Amino acid sequence: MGKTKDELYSEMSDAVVNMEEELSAQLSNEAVESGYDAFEAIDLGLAKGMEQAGRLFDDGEYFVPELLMCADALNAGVEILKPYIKTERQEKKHKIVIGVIAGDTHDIGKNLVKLMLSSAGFDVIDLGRDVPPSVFVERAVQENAKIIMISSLMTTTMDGMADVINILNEKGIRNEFKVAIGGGPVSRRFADQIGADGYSSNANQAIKMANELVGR
Ligand code: B12
Repeated sequence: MGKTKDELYSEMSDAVVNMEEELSAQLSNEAVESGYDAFEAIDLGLAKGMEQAGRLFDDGEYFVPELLMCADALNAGVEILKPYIKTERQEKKHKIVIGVIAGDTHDIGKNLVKLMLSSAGFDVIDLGRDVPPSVFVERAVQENAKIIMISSLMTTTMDGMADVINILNEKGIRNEFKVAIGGGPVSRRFADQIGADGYSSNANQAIKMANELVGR
């Protein structure tokens, strides 16, 4: 008998945790062939594995090399599933600029958020990682974006998010953009504290939040 969807997702998660790049790709193909939702397979399969890898790192069981191999396994699966993500069409494509704040090079979470937002029909412009606060503002103005999204995974870099909002205020253009933040050390409380408009703890909810921010 074939395996259930939950079993497959759990195997996908394990493949990421166990740094098995080929297996991750193979199981992702299996998800596609079984007709499962690609978005769901990333969210409930591959991404769960990366979260687990993060916990192993926090517990001192995994170190940087292991994490990089986990990330490779995650990406191998994501590459297979990406073309199958159902994309919603928006009548008007709202633009979002997204990036990881200066000093921070953790971009796995940002990449997942970007993928989900694109699938929800947003026009997402990726500024990459280690992005200075002023660049978020410059690019948002240039692109005429509706939302600025900032990711930070470190307590040492999260204050840069407040700087983005400060620059917007100084330039007198704070009202022209919605600002949303996320990442490991970031909380709703921190978002309120720095005057951000949105916060979400995961990529899935980021879609709902973005829709709310543009009034959809
Ligand atoms: C993977 C990882 C790495 C990888 C990064 C690979 C890459 N390309 O991203 C590597 C090995 C390179 C790395 C390096 C370092 N890391 Co590191 N890393 C992690 C780890 C284990 C997991 C992060 C991750 O990818 N999680 C999986 C993703 C899917 O989850 P996520 O990022 O949280 O994203 C989700 C949500 O947060 C949300 N989200 C994220 N961004 C956004 C943005 C918006 C707008 C929204 C709405 C939502 C949202 O949606 C995402 C999907 O659901 C964390 C520990 C942990 N448990 O988080 C440490 C951690 C972040 N690293 C840490 C550190 C210190 C470092 C290093 C300095 C070196 C070191 N000592 O290990 C370097 C520094 C690099 C730098 N200058 O940026 C610390 C930070 C401590 C702190 N000060 O806060 C942590 C917390 C580990 C620890 N406990 O010490 N790291």
